[in-house]
Amino acid sequence: MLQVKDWQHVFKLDPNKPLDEASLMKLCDSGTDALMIGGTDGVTFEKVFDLWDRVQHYDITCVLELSNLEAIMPGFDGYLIPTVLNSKDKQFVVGLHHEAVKEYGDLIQWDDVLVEGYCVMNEQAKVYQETNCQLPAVKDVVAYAKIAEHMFHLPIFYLEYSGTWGDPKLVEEVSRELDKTLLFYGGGIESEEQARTMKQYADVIVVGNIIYEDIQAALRTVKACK
Ligand code: 1GP
Repeated sequence: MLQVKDWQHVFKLDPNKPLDEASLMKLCDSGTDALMIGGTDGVTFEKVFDLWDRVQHYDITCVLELSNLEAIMPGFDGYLIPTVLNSKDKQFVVGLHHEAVKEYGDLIQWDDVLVEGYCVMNEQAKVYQETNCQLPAVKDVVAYAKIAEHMFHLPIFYLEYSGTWGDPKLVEEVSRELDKTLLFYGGGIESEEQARTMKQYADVIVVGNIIYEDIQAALRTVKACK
């Protein structure tokens, strides 16, 4: 059964970006709680398989965050399924999910699957544009968090600033709304200090881009969560 409640920190690896073996080894040995494999574009079955295969040499939890039907593959320790709460397009809220379950429903190990209620906050991010989002005001974000916790009982609410640094005050406000639902924060974390700032409020911080820009800086973000 996929357990995320003890996670503090995860690295998100983009199958569409090259990562040398030495860097992958450092990430796996860093003390992070898991590797999350996921991205917005260019995510193909071959690229996901290649990364999964390389990670098998290391002792680390590795989960797949699904962004399209093409990249679904068995073998991961768990599967995170985003539902984009501030998307204007039903496709990204429940549509792709419906297609996937129609096709693969009998094969899914439901204990390994967790749904993430995404709230995407960066208008410039690919994920914002691809999933046709609407920028929520603070009160909207708080309402989405309440929906995630009290109406849909989602295990995860993911405040996604992908590519840019978010607003710690908003993360704090959202954290006050959530009790059972875990708060994931991702976006623009490039230093230990930034990781520590968001970790005060978020249960789990997600570190992505900096892996590909400065591996040492990426590794230092783990320290802030331990
Ligand atoms: C992206 O939330 C993650 O989906 C992490 O964001 O790439 O900006 O670190 P960054």
